[in-house]
Amino acid sequence: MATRGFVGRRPSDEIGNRLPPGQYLTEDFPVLSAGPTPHVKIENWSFTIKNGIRPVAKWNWDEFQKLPHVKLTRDIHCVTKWSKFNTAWSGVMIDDILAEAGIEAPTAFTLAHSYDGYTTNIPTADLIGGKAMVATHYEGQPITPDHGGPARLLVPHLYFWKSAKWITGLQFTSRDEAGFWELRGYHMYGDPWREQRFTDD
Ligand SMILES: Nc1nc2c(c(=O)[nH]1)N[C@H]1C(S)=C(S)[C@@H](COP(=O)(O)O)O[C@H]1N2
Ligand SMILES: [Mo]
Repeated sequence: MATRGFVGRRPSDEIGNRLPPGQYLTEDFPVLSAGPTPHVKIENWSFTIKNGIRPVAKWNWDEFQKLPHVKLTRDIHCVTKWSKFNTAWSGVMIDDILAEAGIEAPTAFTLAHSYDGYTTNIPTADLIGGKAMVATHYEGQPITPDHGGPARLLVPHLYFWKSAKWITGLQFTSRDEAGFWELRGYHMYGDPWREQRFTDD
């Protein structure tokens, strides 16, 4: 009896399984910023963790580079409907930042703050447990200013607006406080697989 032999999964199925609803695949890397690109020099860069209004840990660039750096390769999904597979980053996991600060996440919500005044809210649970990092490198090179260098947040399982570019700190908040896009009609959580694009999705 003739057999068809092993038939692998069709590439289109593979793409379909990795592409959230309503998204299309892109090979290039679009730049999306609400305003002009801030040019942050590493000698002026710092990263601060706050619990409410109280600073609890702070690193300058050299100190931050001494934290353990790891690689993370993930698919990313922008709410403007492009997705990009296998983006390769390296940086410091939020878990390691908190461990280095000697703290456990004190509240259930976090607000990321950036040098351009941008903010975005993320449940703390979505930043820890190996899910998110402060990335300093993309494809082995320092992240370019337009993509958020010197350092950006990477929370790849949520829409990409949650991955704050030009990050300067994380603030733990007792309530889920809306950030820049969340105040302007975008979803408080932003799960691409549930198509949580806008406030009431
Ligand atoms: N600080 C800051 N972070 C930001 C933004 C911004 O305007 N300012 N735009 C967000 C949006 S809407 C998206 S889709 C991604 C785009 O990242 P990219 O320009 O590297 O593609 O960054 C997010 N992070
Ligand atoms: Mo976006």
